[in-house]
This record gives sequence, structure tokens and C-alpha cells, in this order.
Amino acid sequence: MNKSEHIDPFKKVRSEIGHEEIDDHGDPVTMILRHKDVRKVAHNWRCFSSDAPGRIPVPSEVNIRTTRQIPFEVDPPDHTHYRRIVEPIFKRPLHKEFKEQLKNQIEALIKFATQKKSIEVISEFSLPLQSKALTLLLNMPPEEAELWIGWGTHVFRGEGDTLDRNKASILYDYIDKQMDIAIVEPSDNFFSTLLNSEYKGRKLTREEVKGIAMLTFAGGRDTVINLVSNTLAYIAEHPDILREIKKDSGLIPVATEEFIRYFSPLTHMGRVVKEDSEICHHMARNNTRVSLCWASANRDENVFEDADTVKVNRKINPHMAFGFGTHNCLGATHTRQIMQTLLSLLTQHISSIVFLSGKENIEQWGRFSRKVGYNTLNLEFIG
Ligand code: EMZ
Repeated sequence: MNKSEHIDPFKKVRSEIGHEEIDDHGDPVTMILRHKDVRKVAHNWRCFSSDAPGRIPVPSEVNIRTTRQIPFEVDPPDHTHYRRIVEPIFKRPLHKEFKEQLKNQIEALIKFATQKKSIEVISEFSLPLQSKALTLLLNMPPEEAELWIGWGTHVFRGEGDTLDRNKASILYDYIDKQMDIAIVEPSDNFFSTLLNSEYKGRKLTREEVKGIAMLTFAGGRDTVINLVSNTLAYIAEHPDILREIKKDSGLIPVATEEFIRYFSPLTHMGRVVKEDSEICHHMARNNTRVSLCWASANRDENVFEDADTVKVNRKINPHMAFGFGTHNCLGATHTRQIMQTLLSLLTQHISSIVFLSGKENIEQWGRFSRKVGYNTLNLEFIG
């Protein structure tokens, strides 16, 4: 087996049963595993609600926060109003100037990597890339990234990947401080823009801005870092990919979607059941939780031919790595832009990448062990 491969741990249970009961700190969760069921449940926000601060992520974050993340933990119709406010910020990566700046950031990282004998990808490439790219999204000075890099790959998780309230409070204090600054010195950055935004005829409250900021800092962090690291490791072991996309740059957006499907950086996301409901012949009781397992749905053999193979020219790719329906990922435009820029620059500056060593990051969900990325990954970039 190649070291960059990601095995689908859900295959057998998905095809035989379709769901699996797991325990999340004493709060049971039914993981939904089939593509068609995940779609159905994601679509049905009335029965499978997001209106439960801290209880929507799996593992649950009720012990580390009371602030509702917005729009992530809000159901329609309010969700629609919030989404309208934040959408323009998250579409900024489509602007020409944004693309140019992002290209410069990634190019500098690739040049740095080629000048060294080897790099540790998480700390020297993916984490800095994620934080620098976030300064562009939030319209903040590039130096701010240095502080964010210091928070590591997850803002809520400390040693051993456990949720850590003390660590989380670093982010909460930072957001409070940024809001204080924005009130005294208004600008066109993320915090100022939100504090001046109108929600149903009034200004957003500090608590609402805090909820949006928390989602922005926590949500697209480890996921983007894993996606970038996994892609680099995979390209190292599959040199044909770089050759193929070099020959036909039209494949870059297609290959991007395929990497996102194959790695599915976010394993699953929860919902709270609003009334006793049946999913795949399984009864889900009111006020219990289900999870939409994007990672399993994205390997469903009834939808994807050769689901376990990365095909950089896959024609039909209805993956749900960015979720599905009302709550589809706000950061998807930014992530796609990062990946497409990265792939394009690799074809220009790199002839090959050598896989030196990696320590895998494995998540455990009941009896499923899933590789999500690497804790450390050493690669050599050859220019
Ligand atoms: C939440 C979540 C959002 C959660 C789309 O994902 O990402 C997780 O990493 C965070 O811990 O709070 O933002």
C-alpha cells in the first residue's frame, strides 16, 4: 500500500447496514453512511436541525463554548438572512486582485520548499499557507498570520487532539480584542465590516459577530491544512498526476474536486433530530443526534465508479465534501481557489516531490478508524 493512500473504513457497514451508532461523550450519534441518505437528511433541515449551539460538530463542543456559530448553527429562515450578510466576504477569492495575492503567497512557499533539502509540510507549508490565505479573506495585514500560525492546526484542540477550553479562550479573547479595535478604529476588515452589517433592520450584535468569527477561524483550519498536506503527499507518490495536469491545465479544477472528494477533510457533521424520524429503516428519536458522514458518502460505490481511486479527470463528481443543501460550506470558494492555485503553481515550479516520512493522524469513531491527514509529514520538493 502506498503511504499516501486513504482507505475507506466505512465500506462494509455502509453497504450492509447504512448507519452506525457511536458514542460522543455520552451523547449517542447515528452516523448516516450512504450518499442518498446523507443527501436526504442534509436537505431536510426541519426534521434534522442545526439549531443547537455546540452540538452540531461531532465531537460535541458544548463543554467549550456557549456562543452559537453563525450561520452554521442556525436554521432557515434566519440562516438565510445571516448567510446573505457573510456571503460577499466569502466570495472575495473570486476577485482578480485576491487571486494575484494568493498566487504570490503560495509561490513564495513553494520557492522556500525547493530551496531546502526537505520540509515538514504541516508546520512549514500547510499551516502557514492556511493562515496567510486567511489574512486575504479577512482583509487583515499579512503579519497577523504569524499569531494565528502559533495557534496550531486546531484552535479548540490541544495535545492529543482533545477539546481544550483554555486553548479555545485564546481565540475568544482575540475575537473580543479585534472587535474592540474595530469599534475605535473602523476599517474595511472582517470585524469592522461585520460590526457595521445590518441584520433584519438592526446592527449585528457582538455575540453574533463573535459566532461568525469563531466559525471562520475554527471551521476551515485543520480541514484546509489536511487537504493541502494530503494532496502533496499523494502527488509525491503519483508523479503522473503532475505530468497529466501539466499537459492539460483544464484538468486543474477537475482534479481539485477529485482530491477534495477522495480526502474528504471533514469526516462528518451533526444534526439534532426534531421529531421521531426514520432514516434508512432506523428510528432516530427526537432530540438525539445524527451525523452526515460526508467521508463515507463520497466513497459510495453506488454513485462513484472506482470510488477508492483518485481519477484526476473524473467527469461526474457529485461529492459532498463541502456538505450539501442549506449549510453547504461557506469557505468552499476560498478552498477551491487555494487548491487550484497550488496545483497550477506546482506544475510550473516542481518536477517531482519525494515522500520521506509521515506520521498519520487517525480519527476514531466507534469501530471506524479513519486517516484524516498527518501529524507530521516530511517531503522533498524538487524544482
Ligand atoms: C466548527 C466546525 C465547522 C467547529 C464546517 O466545520 O469546524 C470544527 O473544526 C470546529 O471545531 O467549531 O466550526
